[in-house]
Amino acid sequence: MALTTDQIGFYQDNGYLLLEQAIPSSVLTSLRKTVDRFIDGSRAVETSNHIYDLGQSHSADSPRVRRLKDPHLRDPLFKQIAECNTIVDPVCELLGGTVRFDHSKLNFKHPGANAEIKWHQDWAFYPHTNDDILAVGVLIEDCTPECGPLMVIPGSHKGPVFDHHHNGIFAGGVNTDAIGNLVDKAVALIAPAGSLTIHHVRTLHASGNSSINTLRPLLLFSYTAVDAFPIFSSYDLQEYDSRILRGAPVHEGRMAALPFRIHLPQEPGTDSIYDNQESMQC
Ligand SMILES: O=C(O)CCC(=O)C(=O)O
Repeated sequence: MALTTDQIGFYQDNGYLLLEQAIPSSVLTSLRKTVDRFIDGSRAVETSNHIYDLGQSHSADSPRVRRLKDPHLRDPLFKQIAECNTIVDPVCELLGGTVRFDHSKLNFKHPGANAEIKWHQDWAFYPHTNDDILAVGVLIEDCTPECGPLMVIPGSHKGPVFDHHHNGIFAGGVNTDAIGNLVDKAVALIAPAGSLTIHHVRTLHASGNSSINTLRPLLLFSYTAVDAFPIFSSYDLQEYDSRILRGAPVHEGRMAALPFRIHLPQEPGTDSIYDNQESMQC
């Protein structure tokens, strides 16, 4: 899917883009079946583990999965979608011609369960040598204003990198006082099932809880330009380069003069954005 000049300009100016109904309904049907299987599988799990991030009220009778971790490692369908041209072609255009798959997650908003995600910039979690990095969200179901849609603040990808620490520990969220009236500009990404949301790694974004009786599954894939190298991370180079979807491996990073903060120290043993953000008073 080639993007228009207007779409590319919109993304560059606003730090987000919505591509409506890009994923065919046959794929959505398979995705829903796969999602149901994982929700069902969570009934046998009591506490969060390397596969599931579970809400406090989770039980076998009433599953409250906040996140399926690394879905591309859990089922080939998720990996296939992460690598499909429908997604990788526009990503390639927005990242300047090369693409490396970075990571994935599948977030849910169950009715009546707390799965709020506070304002944050992905850049705070994984700063790189340059910010040609973005995340694509696949709307598996229709996304309405009531279901806790992803919200973005247009233009925030060109602004400051906010402090995501609370009491000296990385909490993965920004205190709302720090972003002030920027929140008034927030846009909710409302669209039918099969649509794709795209947000720049420095775009401020958040989502509230669902107030309706449906599950809100949002499948998120993150991609980087091949010459954007992580700061403060260590990788197996062969595995790292095996995730290149467009372009060839390079061993020389492209460094841009950008502000970044280190995502340390972290509370030992907590990898849940939901739990970490609970430590914040905002
Ligand atoms: O699930 C959502 O609505 C927000 C996802 C998000 O921003 C994240 O997981 O970092």
